[in-house]
Amino acid sequence: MSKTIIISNRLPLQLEINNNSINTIPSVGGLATGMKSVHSGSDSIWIGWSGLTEEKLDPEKRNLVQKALKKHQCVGVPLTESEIDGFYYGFSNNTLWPLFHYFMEYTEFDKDNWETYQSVNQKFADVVIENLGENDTIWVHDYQLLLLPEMIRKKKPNVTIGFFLHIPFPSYEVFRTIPCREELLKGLLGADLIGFHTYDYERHFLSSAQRILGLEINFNNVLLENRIVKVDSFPMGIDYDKFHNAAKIHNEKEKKDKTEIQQKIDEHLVNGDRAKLILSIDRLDYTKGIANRLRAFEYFLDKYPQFKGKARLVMLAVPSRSNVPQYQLLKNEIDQLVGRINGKFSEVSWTPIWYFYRSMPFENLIDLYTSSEVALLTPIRDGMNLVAKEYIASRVDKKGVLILSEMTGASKEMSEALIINPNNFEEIADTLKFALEMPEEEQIKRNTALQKRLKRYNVEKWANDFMESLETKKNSAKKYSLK
Ligand code: GDG
Repeated sequence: MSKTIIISNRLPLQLEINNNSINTIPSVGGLATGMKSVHSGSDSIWIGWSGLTEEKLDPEKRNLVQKALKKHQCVGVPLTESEIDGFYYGFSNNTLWPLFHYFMEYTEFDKDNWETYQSVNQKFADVVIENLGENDTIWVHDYQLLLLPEMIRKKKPNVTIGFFLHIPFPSYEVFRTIPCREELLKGLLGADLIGFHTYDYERHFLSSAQRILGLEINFNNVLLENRIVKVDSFPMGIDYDKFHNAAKIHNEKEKKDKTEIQQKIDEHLVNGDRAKLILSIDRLDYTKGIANRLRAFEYFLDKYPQFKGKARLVMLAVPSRSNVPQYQLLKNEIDQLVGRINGKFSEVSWTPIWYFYRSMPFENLIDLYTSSEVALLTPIRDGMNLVAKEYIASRVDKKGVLILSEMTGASKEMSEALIINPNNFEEIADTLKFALEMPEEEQIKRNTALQKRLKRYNVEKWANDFMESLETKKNSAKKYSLK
């Protein structure tokens, strides 16, 4: 029987070692949810790193981990601390992440990290080959594994491989600056189907393949000597019903059943009214435009002082990659900005910014989505941005205004949102005022259209569309013996 092999840097679960037993906690992240329809039943396995480095495991624990993973149809790729340093923190997050998000000044190219990236990708390839059966289909995810498709193909020329990139693919002028540009492109072109969130990223990739490798492009196909690679866009959706239904249940709760955070929000009145909430949620990452957002909010309060005491920014920043220096610097900058802005404007009954630096449980996320009149999402670059979609899905009464950066993949599908340039503080301030004063009928009209689309193009549809396209590719390759 043939199966699907999903591969990502991290497995969709977390492991906790307690003395001699292992606890598995399934991830609730976008990818894990998205792949539910693909990773179910007995016809799939998921290959990735378990989150525990080899140094933390003696042979007995290693055995326990393997057994625990097997129960979830997962297979671990063993990685050491120094491999995680060079491959994950180093090349993936100090080179590829900033470059692909146009932060060229943050992009470091370290030869040792590049070598570790190659050897770790080879480790993943070896585990895949060990687990590969006749007629299996492979789906590789994201920038940590750009070399994997070619490495697998070298050993198994006829296997069907799909690859999906969750972050932007930069324009040719930016991509060409990386020394190993040819190796990265060739790595990806080992796949049969390469998917991106948007048409722009797809065109950028095709242009790089053509100009750097001199390959012939026919519409969205790259013509290799003995194969054709299809390149296409598959905008990732969310589990719409999960957010919509959780918000419905939340809205119907009696006061006493509400979470502590929700009760505090409801009781927090300024002169008898609750200040309107402007929400932002992101990992603490320089690509997300958090510092820009704070400065723009300060500018908004200076320009429109009538909103003092009437509006408040609720900012959830989730800790991320905190051992990469740029992330530590950013954390300091944000702490200082929040302190300065709160110091400048606060009144006894009102502080302009509520800042949470932590991860919150799902039900608190729903508290924030349902309580906020406006969502202000200002990434400088973002492959998609699922928070924008989750906010709209959680607005059961269809009220609420989404302000969204034009630099996100999501803005391409969400034209009814208020689209802004994250570097234009004037525009952000004016748009905030416009959002806070928008008549309810207009909010409902915009959100009706958005919700309809998000419900239809949900994450299950995204995964199924990708798999169907890959299956079609597989069948046509067989028919015309292109491989
Ligand atoms: C990458 C790309 C692309 C956030 N805080 C909490 C929490 N979250 C959840 C959100 C959302 C997810 O994390 C964040 O997704 P994003 O899409 O906004 O951003 P990245 O993490 O950067 O993801 C991005 C994505 O991959 C998918 O391809 O859209 O462009 O950068 O689902 O709800 N969840 C909980 N507590 C939190 O505090 N439970």
